[in-house]
Amino acid sequence: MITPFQKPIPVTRPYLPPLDRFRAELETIWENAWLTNNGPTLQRFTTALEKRLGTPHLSLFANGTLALQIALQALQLSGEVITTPFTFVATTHAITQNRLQPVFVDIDPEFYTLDPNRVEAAITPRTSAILAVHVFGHPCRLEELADIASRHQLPLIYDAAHAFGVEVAGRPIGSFGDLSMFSFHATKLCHSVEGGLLTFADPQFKEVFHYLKNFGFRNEVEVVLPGTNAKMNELEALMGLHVLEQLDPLIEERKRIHSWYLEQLTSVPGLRLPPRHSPHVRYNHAYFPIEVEAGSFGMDRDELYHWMRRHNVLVRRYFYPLVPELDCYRDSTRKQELPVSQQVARRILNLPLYNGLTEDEVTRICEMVVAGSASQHNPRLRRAA
Ligand code: T4K
Repeated sequence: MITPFQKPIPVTRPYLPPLDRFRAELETIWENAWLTNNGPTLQRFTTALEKRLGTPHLSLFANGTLALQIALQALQLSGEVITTPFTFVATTHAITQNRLQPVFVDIDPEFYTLDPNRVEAAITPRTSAILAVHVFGHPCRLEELADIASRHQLPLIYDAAHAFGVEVAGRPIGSFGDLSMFSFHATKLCHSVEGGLLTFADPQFKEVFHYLKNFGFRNEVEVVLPGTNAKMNELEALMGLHVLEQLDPLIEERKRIHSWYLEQLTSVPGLRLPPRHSPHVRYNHAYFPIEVEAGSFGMDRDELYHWMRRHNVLVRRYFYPLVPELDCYRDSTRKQELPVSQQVARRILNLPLYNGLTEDEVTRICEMVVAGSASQHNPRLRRAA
């Protein structure tokens, strides 16, 4: 008998640091009465990130969306940007906000990241950059994309919103490509309530980003670039510092949760579990995406989605609908063939994964999934679904 959870289980939940320690540092902010505009806490957070990532080439922002938008602005692109349809809509918004045209290219069916072969085939004289996404923290096919970008002399930008803490062959994921954006939104493993980070290869960007996120001011009377307001404030920086401090234990805990899911769902027919792991990658275990193959599972993805939600498990369909199928992009973009993305968007479902999710809760969630599958053969359960 499957009983609903009494309290909803969200798809994610932010980690919150111990309040006492946080409060003690808030007092310093109160005493200084310095709340934003490159304050001392932001500088501490910047230094902590430089240490963690082993590079001074980084810049903090108010959120990931503005960070990405500013990254594209700094590159002074024109024409088209090759990108993925299987992403959060902010990736595409950052392109169109810069008056650039997104060209959607299909994804790799295994890792959900841009398919490099299709990227190469989509390049035209109007192409000015490649913007790829490390979907659910899985690294893109880095070498192939780097090779294409260098042969065609195109900047390679990564939306690494999901990938903070990921390392490939011992290198932080942000050290690949020309620029990477990380989101520090509350729903992310490493968060600052709202926040974003750019890491970049070219040290000259540091000054450009400094201007672009603060209206372009060089000093009180000089404005050198048409910037915006995209600054992270002191309270956000303080949260970021406290969460960053705990990053490794947080990843370890998520790794355990991930393994509980794998143990219990591996042999369920019709479920595709998250992409296989490479021994060269240190993952951050930020998400647990599954694909539902209706024929062999017994329910389609949407039936399972409603079944879980009725039992108070607030699973999410990241990323459905695909970006080119959203109202604001449906008519405006060059039509591409996107069969893999369309299939994945129809089948994908994100199960809850966050720090604090217990083994008992994971077991109940898995039992619910299995019961969903069994309901096809059980008329009573079928009616309930
Ligand atoms: N690129 C990619 C690939 C991205 O995934 C994102 C953001 C971006 C760019 C842009 O970065 P930011 O500008 O956001 O820094 C959420 C997040 O708002 C968004 O940051 C994230 N991706 C996206 C994948 O997920 P929603 O609309 O699903 O959020 P929401 O409010 O429904 O929250 C999801 C669940 O999280 C809730 O059911 C409960 C839990 N939650 C949420 C919040 C905000 C909490 O427990 N506490 C909270 O404070 O977009």
